[in-house]
Amino acid sequence: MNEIFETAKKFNLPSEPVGYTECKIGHINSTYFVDCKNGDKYVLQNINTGIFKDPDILMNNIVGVTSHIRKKLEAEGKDPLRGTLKFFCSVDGLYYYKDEVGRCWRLYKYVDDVDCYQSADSTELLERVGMAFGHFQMQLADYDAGKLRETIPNFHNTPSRLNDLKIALEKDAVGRASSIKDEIDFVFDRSEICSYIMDRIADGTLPLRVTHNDTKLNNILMDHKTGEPVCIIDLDTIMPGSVLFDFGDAIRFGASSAAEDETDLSKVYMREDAFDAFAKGFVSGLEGSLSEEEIMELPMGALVITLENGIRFLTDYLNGDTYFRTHYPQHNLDRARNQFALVRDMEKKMPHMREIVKKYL
Ligand code: GN1
Ligand code: MG
Repeated sequence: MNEIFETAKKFNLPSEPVGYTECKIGHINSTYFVDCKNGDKYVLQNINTGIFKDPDILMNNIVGVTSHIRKKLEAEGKDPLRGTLKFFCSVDGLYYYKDEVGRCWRLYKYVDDVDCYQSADSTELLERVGMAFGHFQMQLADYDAGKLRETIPNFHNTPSRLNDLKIALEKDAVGRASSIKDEIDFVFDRSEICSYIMDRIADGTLPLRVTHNDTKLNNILMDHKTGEPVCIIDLDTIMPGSVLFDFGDAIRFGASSAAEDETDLSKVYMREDAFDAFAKGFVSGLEGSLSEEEIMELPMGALVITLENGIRFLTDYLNGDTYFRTHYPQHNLDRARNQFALVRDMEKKMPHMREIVKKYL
């Protein structure tokens, strides 16, 4: 019997699994869509425990947060099975199942009639996405952050990411360092910028909130018919953080003119119309809870998080591609170059980005 079916059965499903497809999106976990005899659909995920080392901490965070959101949806008369993910317990009574070879799996109900976008041409759509990510933070504003444990320590600590790059460079595990001198110079010329957000968290300018921390456009499901945001997914990195993390990561992906691994860098730039639309939606989704400083720092959030992602891709390239899923040998290097092209463009556009967010004070 197929291992996907066997594993799905460990979650006490009401009906027999009869088919599945693999989802190719996402750089970390392996994801399968499982069809059951009675027509029900589920998402089965193999958790990457090389990255999320403690599945108990991970699933406690996620189940806590989704239960909190579910209660709010019920109170608002909304469908709790569409507005947030519903996880199932395994035969072990846990929200994950550990198989004979030690791999950890989890299962949640598939959300029907939705699309997941890899890019967005429409500014209306980006405004709605911005609003949904802002609203998500509002839904969690009264969640006790003390209940959340760090799933990946220092996830958006950019100086620590820079330090990881230095270590990888010294090790040069697979002999790639000599071929990436320009990229390394690019990063070290910007080492001061790396501490921009952390410094402002430390001095109290930027408060800690409960943030998603991985706000890629493809981490939100949109209603197939209406195009309205339905559900925010990929909840593995929910941790206390700055609003700049979520804003920044959403811009680096959703406001880019090209895919994250586009190699023709003349096609890679930050779309100012997309930046404006997302910022408008995001600030309004946060319902007046952002301070003036936070709003005015949003553009730097985009720049720092884009630089940070480039640093992470470059570090992984030096380490021999052990973290992000890659599809060819230079993939991480191409992604890093792409992110650095975006950073360059954002540096040029920074005064205009500040003008834009000022409108939403
Ligand atoms: C990973 O799994 P996915 O593709 O949603 C990564 C993010 C990166 C992103 C880059 C846990 O997200 O931090 O920004 O790739 N997630 C983790 O595309 O490291
Ligand atoms: Mg994802």
